[in-house]
Amino acid sequence: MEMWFTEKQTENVGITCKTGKTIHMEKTEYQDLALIDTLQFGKMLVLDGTVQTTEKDEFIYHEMITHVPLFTHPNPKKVLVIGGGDGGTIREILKHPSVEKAVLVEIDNKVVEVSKKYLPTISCSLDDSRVSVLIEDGIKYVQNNKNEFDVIMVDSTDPVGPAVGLFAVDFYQAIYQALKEDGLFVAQTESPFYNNSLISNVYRDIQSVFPITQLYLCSIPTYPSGLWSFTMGSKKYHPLTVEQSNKAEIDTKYYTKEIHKSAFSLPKFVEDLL
Ligand code: AG3
Repeated sequence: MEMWFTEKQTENVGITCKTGKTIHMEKTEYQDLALIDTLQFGKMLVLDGTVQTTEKDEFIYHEMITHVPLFTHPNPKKVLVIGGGDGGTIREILKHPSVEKAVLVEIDNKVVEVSKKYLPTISCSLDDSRVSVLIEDGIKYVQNNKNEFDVIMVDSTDPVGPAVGLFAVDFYQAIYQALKEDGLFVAQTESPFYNNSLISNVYRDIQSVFPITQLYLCSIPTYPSGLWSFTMGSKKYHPLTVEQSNKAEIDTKYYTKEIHKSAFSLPKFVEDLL
């Protein structure tokens, strides 16, 4: 018998993958968590029915949420990740030799546990000595830390359930305060195809807090519409006028210096949302 998993991405569209084993399934304190084997994308982490990451295409998201901000900041030493319990963002952060400390604040310890057990190529850096993993509410953590971080990444789920507060102007204000005076942050901000009003609102809210606000794009096969956005808020550094020549080369599969620039070239319908 063939088995297929479908994420219902909108009321009218889904992505369907042929599956092997369901490796793990549980209801955690915060969400339904599943780890399933897919034939096309390898192991897939699913939260509340939505695809979070897969072994085969995770590099695109994790490189783009990480290297764009870290190559915009001239000397990032202390980095914070909100969410991202699978560890993919942390793995990429540690490729930057300037980084001395990376703090991951994930609300659901089960995401960390299951990723460590079944997704070793993604979670492999969570035990590094430069990393602290804290299981707590990211919003509270950000509110309680002032002037601490060079770069913050918001590696959240969709804006439903526990993640709603991560797409709010109060949170962007708290992030501003948690950053050092020349700090910057990036949030994953969903699909310009399906989440257009969310993107407009988030952009407006970030722009009301940060002097520099920029949206960039990449293609992620397993996410709704495949076209995915990130929004950067920065106090001082502009992602398109950075001097990159003095930075160490790092090993990547998607990110290049050219992609860093081209990702900010937006299709007209996306520009019109901003
Ligand atoms: N977080 C963003 C996932 C959003 C995908 N949405 C969906 N499939 N409906 C990814 C976490 C990876 N570290």
